[in-house]
Amino acid sequence: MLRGSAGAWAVLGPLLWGCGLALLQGGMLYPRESRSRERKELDGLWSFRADFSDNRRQGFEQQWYRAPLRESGPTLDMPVPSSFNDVGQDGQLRSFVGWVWYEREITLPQRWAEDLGARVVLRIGSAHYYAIVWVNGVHVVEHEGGHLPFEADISKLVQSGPLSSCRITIAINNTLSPHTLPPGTILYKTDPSMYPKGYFVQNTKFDFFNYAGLHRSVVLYTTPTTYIDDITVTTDVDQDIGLVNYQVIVQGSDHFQVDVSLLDEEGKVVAKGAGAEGQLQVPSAHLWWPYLMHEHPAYLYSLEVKMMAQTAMGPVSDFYTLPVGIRTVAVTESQFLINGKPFYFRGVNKHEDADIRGKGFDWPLLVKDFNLLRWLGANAFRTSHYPYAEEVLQLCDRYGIVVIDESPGVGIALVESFSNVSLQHHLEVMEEMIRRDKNHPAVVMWSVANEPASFLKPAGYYFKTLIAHTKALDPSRPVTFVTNTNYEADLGAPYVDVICVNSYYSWYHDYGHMEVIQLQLATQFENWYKAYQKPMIQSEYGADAIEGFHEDPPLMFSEEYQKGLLKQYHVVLDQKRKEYVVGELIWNFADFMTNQSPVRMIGNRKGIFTRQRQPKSAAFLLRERYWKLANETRYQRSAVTSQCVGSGLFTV
Ligand code: GCB
Repeated sequence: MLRGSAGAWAVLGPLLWGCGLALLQGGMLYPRESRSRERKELDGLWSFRADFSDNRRQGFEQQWYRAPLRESGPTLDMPVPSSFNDVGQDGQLRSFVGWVWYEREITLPQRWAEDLGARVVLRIGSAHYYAIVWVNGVHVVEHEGGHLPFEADISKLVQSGPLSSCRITIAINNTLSPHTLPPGTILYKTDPSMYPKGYFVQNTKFDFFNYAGLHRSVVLYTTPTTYIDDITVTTDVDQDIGLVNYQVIVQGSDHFQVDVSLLDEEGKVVAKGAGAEGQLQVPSAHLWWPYLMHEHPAYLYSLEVKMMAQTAMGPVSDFYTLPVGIRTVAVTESQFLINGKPFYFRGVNKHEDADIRGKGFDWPLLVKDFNLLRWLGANAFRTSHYPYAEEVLQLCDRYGIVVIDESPGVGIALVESFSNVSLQHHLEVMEEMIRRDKNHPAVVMWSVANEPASFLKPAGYYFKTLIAHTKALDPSRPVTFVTNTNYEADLGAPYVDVICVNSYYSWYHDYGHMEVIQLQLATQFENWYKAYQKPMIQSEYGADAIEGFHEDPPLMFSEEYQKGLLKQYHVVLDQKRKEYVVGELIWNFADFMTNQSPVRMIGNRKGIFTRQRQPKSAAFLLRERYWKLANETRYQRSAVTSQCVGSGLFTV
């Protein structure tokens, strides 16, 4: 079994055929049901209380976790998953900073409580930002950082008494510090003539509202006590043979057997393997292709993993099925290759953001977003500026939408945020993120940060270390961070595989002067390319537009200005994509909530869709462009013929 240290990796690394993820401790497989696993979702109404006490610590002083929350004071009904900020009518709760308390009492199936061969796991998909969890008043786990899951084995607790009831209490604190990701600061305002005693505000250097709460599902699931803890898959292609390298980590016993089968979409077994690690060969493999790059994009095989063990309680089996896409990713001096073919990112930047629920996961919203992406002809997005829900990546795998998976390293602007304490946390976040997302074929590149102050002196060491660590965790994918620093001053750029640049010509300067965009953008690309000879992505560009505001000639904030600005960018992108520009990601897919400020009119309005997902004029412009670009790529004719029926954009 390979669950080891960096030292073990150095010895065993070459045996792992590129399964370079063995450094990670413990798995974080998505909780799927199988013959050996059950799952119970705890979505719905939870009891809730914000701790408005001056020091925000009353909940700990009075030990609110010891008894049902209703016994220590009034509670509110709070939906999960959802941010807590926008569901109520209380302005103080909307902007609350500090500890909030969630609680849910549930009854477990009796067999979960009685079967000592069952391992019961509590899994929290995302709790922003710091979370402490108790079950029946007993502390079970703590976790730092929203956006990534964490779990606790609670078998002993639920199997110890005669009751199969279980009270889950989760305290969550949304306070950010210079060392959190994203960073933030608390500023005490001490002028007694202006502010009451103890008055403070939380400042951040990122441009989205710091929504908080239980943003994703909380689930309970079972496994046998000897169980499949983790699976790592990497793929390669040799002629027409697909190579699937797998590694299975088992916990609970040293005496086990692992069998794997790879099934195609018809359910036919195409390859089998035995042992905890190995390579499967798939002759005439169907490769995983991005949307509109092939007649049959996003082909997914299923890797069925079966583990059998002998334990003191007798034989035990565990089953887990993982979707697998066979594809390769590579980067040259001027190209981004998927399956050896040049890939051009035509896409968007997104946010997890919507009315009322804030950053709470929502299936209808997710499906609508994917329908809009496909309507646009987009083939990619960046998870700006944090890892999105696992279900999002599952749909990307399914539809062939390529992902640049970004960490919550956004707004790293203070010198303290480049300290070793911050760096250590950032390294751990990359481990958690890669552990969770490593098996998604849709994920083709990691982004470790967005717009850090990469001109500051410590940034060189910081990014060198962070990117080297990310590559050690996953040698199979390129790594980047997204910059807005001048090419000559950027100390992190030497370490990235792809240069991703954000720029807002004719928006944050030269207001209203769209005529300067072409010159400024061409200069941007040329300078960077001359300095680095690496492929480039225009990772953000855009303009705010209030839907229904029209001005011709175009004025800022009108739909015409947004469209006009994008068109100017497109002229240069069309020149440079023939050379070394490998993608364009509009800022933003949809309008989203931000902190209140005189430059934000109920949020950031750079969406090409409104927050309610209705198109502005720019959406139609991009749609025309993306389908045209799709049509130009080598595999396109047949793909567009079959997939664009009804779009009205193409003659076949
Ligand atoms: C950026 C940031 C993004 C902002 C955007 C804007 O450069 O990366 O988070 O929302 O600009 O609209 O200002």
